[in-house]
Amino acid sequence: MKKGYPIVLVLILVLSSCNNIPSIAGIPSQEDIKVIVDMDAAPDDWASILYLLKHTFVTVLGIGVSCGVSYVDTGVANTLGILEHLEIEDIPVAAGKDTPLVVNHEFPTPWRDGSYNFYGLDLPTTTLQPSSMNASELIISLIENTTENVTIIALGPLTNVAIALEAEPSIKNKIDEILLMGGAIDVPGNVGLESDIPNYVAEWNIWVDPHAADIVFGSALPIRMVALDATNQVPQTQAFLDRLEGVMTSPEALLLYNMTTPGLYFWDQLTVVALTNPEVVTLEEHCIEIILDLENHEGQTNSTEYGCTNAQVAVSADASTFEDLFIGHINGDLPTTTTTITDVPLEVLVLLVAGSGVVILVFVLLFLMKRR
Ligand SMILES: [Ca+2]
Repeated sequence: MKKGYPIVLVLILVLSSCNNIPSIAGIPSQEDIKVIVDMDAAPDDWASILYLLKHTFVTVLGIGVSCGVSYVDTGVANTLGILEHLEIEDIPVAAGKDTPLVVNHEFPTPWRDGSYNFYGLDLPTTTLQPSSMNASELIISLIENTTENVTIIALGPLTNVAIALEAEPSIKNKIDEILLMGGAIDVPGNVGLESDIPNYVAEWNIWVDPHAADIVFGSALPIRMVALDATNQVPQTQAFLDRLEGVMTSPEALLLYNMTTPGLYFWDQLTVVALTNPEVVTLEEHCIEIILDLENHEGQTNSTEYGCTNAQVAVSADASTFEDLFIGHINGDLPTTTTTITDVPLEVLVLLVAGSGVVILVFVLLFLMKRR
C-alpha cells in the first residue's frame, strides 16, 4: 500500500459516518414511502388520499374499501370516480368484506346512504373498473409483488387488514408499520355522542369491527394509532375553508374544498399528515387492549398497565402546522425535496460544515499524492 493511503481510508470512513447526520427539520428521513390505503370512502378518507397522491415522498400502491361510513360497493365506485376525475387510472381499488368479522355493528344508515349521492360531490359516474380481487387479496398481492416494504394506512374499520394478516401471516415481514385512525384514550368515544347507541368510550372505526382491531393490535406489528385525543384538536372550521378558498389552484385543492365540512374533524387527514410529518402529533407508548364483549364498552381501546407496549398513540396535535402542511401539499405549494437554511438545526449545520471540510481535505491529500 502506498504511503498516505491509510490516512485517506480513515478519512473515507469518517465521511461514511457522516451519512448518519440527523434528518433535516420538517423533512421526513424516508423519501419514498410505499403505502396501501384501506379506508371507508367518506369525504375525509378521500381528502386524505388527495394528500397522499400529491405528496412526492409517497407512492399509493392500492386502495381497499372497508365496511364503514360508505357501503362497500358505492364506496369503491365513488373512489374510482375521484381517481378518474384526477386522470389517475393505475391505482387498483378493491371492495372489502361488507360486514364486520363477528358483530353486526355498522355506521348510522343516513351516513351510509350519503354514499349514494357521492356525499354531495358533483362528479360524473366513472368508467373505471374495480380490482378483480377483494380488498384483503389486493393487500396480500401488492405486498407480495413489491420488492420494498410497505406501510398500511387504515382509515376505516380494520376488517380487510385483519383478514389479510390472518390469511397470509408472512406479509408481516414486509409491513413497516400500520398507521391507523381510531380509538380514544383519555377522551370520550364518539359512538354514543353521535348516535343513540349507549357506548361512550368507543370510537366508530374500532366499534364497528372490534374483533378485527383485536387481531391487528395483537399482530406484533408496529402500530401508530391516531386517536380521538389528537383528532379532537383539529376541527374542520370555516376559517380553514376561507383560507383554502383564497389560495386553491390545484384540482385536488378544489375537491378538498368540497370535501370539508365545518363542524366535523380532520380525523383521517391528520393521520396521513402524521405519515409524512410525524412531528404534527405527540406520541405516547401504550399497551392497547380492545374490549370485545363488555356491555356498552365494545370497541373501547383500553390502555392497560400490565401488558407490553403494542402501539404509539397520538394524543395531541399541532393544528396550525397540520393545516399549513395539508393545504400546502394538496395545493402543490410546498416543496418536499428542499428546505431553507433557517429550517436546519445548528448542530446539523455544524456537522454539514465539518463534513464539507473533510471532503476538501481528502481531495487535497489525493492531489498531493498524485503529484509525488
Ligand atoms: Ca374513514
